[in-house]
Amino acid sequence: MRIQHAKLYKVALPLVEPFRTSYGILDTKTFFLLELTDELGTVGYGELDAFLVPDYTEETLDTAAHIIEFLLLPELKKVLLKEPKDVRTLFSWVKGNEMAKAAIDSACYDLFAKRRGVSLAELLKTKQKKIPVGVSIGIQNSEEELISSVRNYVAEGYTRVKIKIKPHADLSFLQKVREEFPDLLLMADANSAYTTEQIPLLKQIDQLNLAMIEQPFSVRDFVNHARLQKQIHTPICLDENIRSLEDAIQAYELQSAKAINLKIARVGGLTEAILIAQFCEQVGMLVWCGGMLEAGIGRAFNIALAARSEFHFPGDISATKRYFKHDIIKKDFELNNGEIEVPQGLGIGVELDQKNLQRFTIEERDIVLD
Ligand code: OSB
Ligand code: MG
Repeated sequence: MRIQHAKLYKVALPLVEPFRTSYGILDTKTFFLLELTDELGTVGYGELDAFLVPDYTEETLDTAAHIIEFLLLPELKKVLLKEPKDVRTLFSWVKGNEMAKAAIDSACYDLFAKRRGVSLAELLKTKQKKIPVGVSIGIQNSEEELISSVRNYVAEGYTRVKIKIKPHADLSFLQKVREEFPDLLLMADANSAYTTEQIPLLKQIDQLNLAMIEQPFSVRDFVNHARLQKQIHTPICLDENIRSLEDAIQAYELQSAKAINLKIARVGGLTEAILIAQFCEQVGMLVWCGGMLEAGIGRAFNIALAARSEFHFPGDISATKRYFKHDIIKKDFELNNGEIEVPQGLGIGVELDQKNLQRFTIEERDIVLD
């Protein structure tokens, strides 16, 4: 397969409600849709999921789009791809820039599946036709608002609830939720907002029978996570720290975590993600599929990944309407009995809604590849 044409659409989708993390507040999901066309005219899609500012990891949407346009695509056009994992090999000399790589890697997976006449789910050897999913709830203004939000999501059928925390919106919020929902599969995500000075507080959170606590400390810190894990029973889950298989091995060897939140964008694509999932399964670390408020294309990739046999814990993969009123794909992902169906159509198995794509596109770039 040879890539002959590329196009980037910068899309801004309004969120149904603002999403607040320890980093800040987001009311619009801005991303790039990457469209790749091969020599047969087959079209594949990937989503570039980075944020507008480098507060989650180092990349931003515009730095990643730049790397895609001026560095990765010029390399890609020179080669004949034989299988999806060739993309990872081709870009292995490029340090970092995982989100940029992941967008291309994803679009190539879609293309390979379409050329072979199979669904991405089949290409990834998945068996599950439906997957149980969870919801990630942003930081709320009050404990009452948080309880009411959790209540609504539980009523909709979500089987696992993650609550974003930050200093001063943590212990009492989680305690209230735990009192109200004693048996709920509950977890907290700190997005690196704490330091070792707050270990006493984290030990109090340890009393709440959480399924895990995600990324309490800084985004490159394996050592203090390992120190904390020795002092608490609640499994630590690493998110921001894990950019590659190498990082997953490091987390395991240093005992920095017992679980990994795996995001395709954060680890540079599906090939790397699958290697990490296989490693986790092999060593007995829990692995689950995280999210970055993806639109329909990115969500389809997450669902296919989470349908693989290494995944035994509901991911941050909620129904479309939890995020958006309008999405760029024709059929919304819906929640039924706490589960989402795995698309079985050709490739990623979702169809673009051209009207919505035009409506929410704020910039379009044709990338000439010759
Ligand atoms: O830390 O997991 C995170 C969203 C944006 C950036 C980071 C994170 C998140 C989420 C949302 O928790 C997960 C989702 O897509 O529902
Ligand atoms: Mg997280």
